[in-house]
Amino acid sequence: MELKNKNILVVGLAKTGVACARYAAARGARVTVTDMRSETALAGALAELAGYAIIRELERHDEATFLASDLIVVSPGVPMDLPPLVAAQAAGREIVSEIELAARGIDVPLAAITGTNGKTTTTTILGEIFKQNGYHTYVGGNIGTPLIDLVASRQLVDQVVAEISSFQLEWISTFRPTVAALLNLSEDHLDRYPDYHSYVAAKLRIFENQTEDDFAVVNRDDELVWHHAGKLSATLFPFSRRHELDEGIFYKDGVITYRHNGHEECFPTAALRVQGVHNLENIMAATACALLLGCRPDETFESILCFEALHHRMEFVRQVNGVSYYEDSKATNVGSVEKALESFTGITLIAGGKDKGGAYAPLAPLVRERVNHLVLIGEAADRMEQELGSLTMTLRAATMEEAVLTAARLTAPGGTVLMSPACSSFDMFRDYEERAQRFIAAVKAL
Ligand code: UMA
Ligand code: ADP
Repeated sequence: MELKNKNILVVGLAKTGVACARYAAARGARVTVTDMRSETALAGALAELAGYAIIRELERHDEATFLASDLIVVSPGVPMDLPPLVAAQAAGREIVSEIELAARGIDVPLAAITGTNGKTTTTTILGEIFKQNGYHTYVGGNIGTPLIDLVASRQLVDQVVAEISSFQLEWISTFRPTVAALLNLSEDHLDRYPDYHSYVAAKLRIFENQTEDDFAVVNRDDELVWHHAGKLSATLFPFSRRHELDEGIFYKDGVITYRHNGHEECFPTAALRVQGVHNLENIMAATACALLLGCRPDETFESILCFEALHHRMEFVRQVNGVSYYEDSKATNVGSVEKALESFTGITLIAGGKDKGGAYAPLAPLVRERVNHLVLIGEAADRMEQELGSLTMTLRAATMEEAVLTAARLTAPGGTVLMSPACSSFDMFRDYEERAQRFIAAVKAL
């Protein structure tokens, strides 16, 4: 895409904004960056732009600047209903997300992974499989490395794997993955979307430019995913833990079987290092994407055998007085907590944090069956207590340290203390990693 001498406005100046501003400036565009934060707060980002001739509009978003732009690049964290964006769209200005801008410069196969949960894990597994198969591979997107960095660097790669969030899909127009995977759908980000339907609609946009030459890898066992799969233009390639499939990939009796165009590959799962049925789903989705994009079965199997769970996703911390402590700080919605609760019994659950607006009640059956004590922290504690508090013994804690001490006091030997919050962390911590570190430190101090 020709950017030379164009007026480009970059909205939001964190990781995405910095990468896009540098990319556009290096291609001769006249770049303006705008962010609601102050110069002091943005010092780090601004330092990364030193040496580039870039205009700054900080602590405000000027509608006039939006209207005067040829192209507006929106960071994922900026909501679609931001008034100057709405005005610019009405005035016919072109508005894109960073993945749209990047995809226009990518001419190798693109595997895009979305879903409410398991994106980072599946993206990582797929990247590892490609590398094991000898492909030069770029892994990026919501996982933390903007895709535009690949295009900016002019690196030559064979495969691109992108973790894609609903936010990034909001401003696409031509983004077309060769293989797109939708892992699952459940309530999340209802602090950003007016309702669940809008969140799901944003996620489904990953398929909107695909044709029958492309593949949609979809979860056959997720009712809502499967319902929407029926309407897609791409060639469907389902994965399942419950159904044997003639075309697709499925798990049955300790074996993952891949069937495509009358050809079959089998992968026994006994020696896998990752735990949990959800990781079986992630492995099936990644394996399907890999084999559909030309990977060899032997190298693929070797790679999935070596894969170990990522940090902060149902990670074992230590055992104290016969009680096992697990840290699942990345579980920021109800869907991910369900998988954690399904994995243990005799649980003391530490949950709560910043409320994203979804219902907690779907956890009720598992809480009733498996949670002996519920220790609540953070802003969401009131609502969680209303929805789940009558089902089990429920207490409050003001800090993570207090929550861990309370959990340790309550849990009998043989039990499990699980920190799986169902909320984001920003009310009490910098991010989910800091929340994890505080839990780990408190457990180590016991
Ligand atoms: N801002 C404004 N005006 C607004 C709103 C925000 O100026 O109205 C500014 C903020 O002041 C801030 C900037 O926009 O300076 C924030 O931009 P951003 O939130 O998009 O941050 P990035 O660092 O660019 O990170 C984004 C993704 N963030 C979000 O989607 C919230 C990162 O995903 C992603 O790794 C990165 O791009 C690279 O692609 C993070 C995430 O939390 C991990 N994602 C969500 C999730 O996984 O649940 C979707
Ligand atoms: P995402 O990038 O979509 O947030 P992660 O791989 O980072 O996904 O995992 C986030 C949380 O979801 C963790 O608590 C993890 O244990 C859980 N999880 C991982 N894969 C799945 C899955 N397929 N279904 C449900 N939960 C999952």
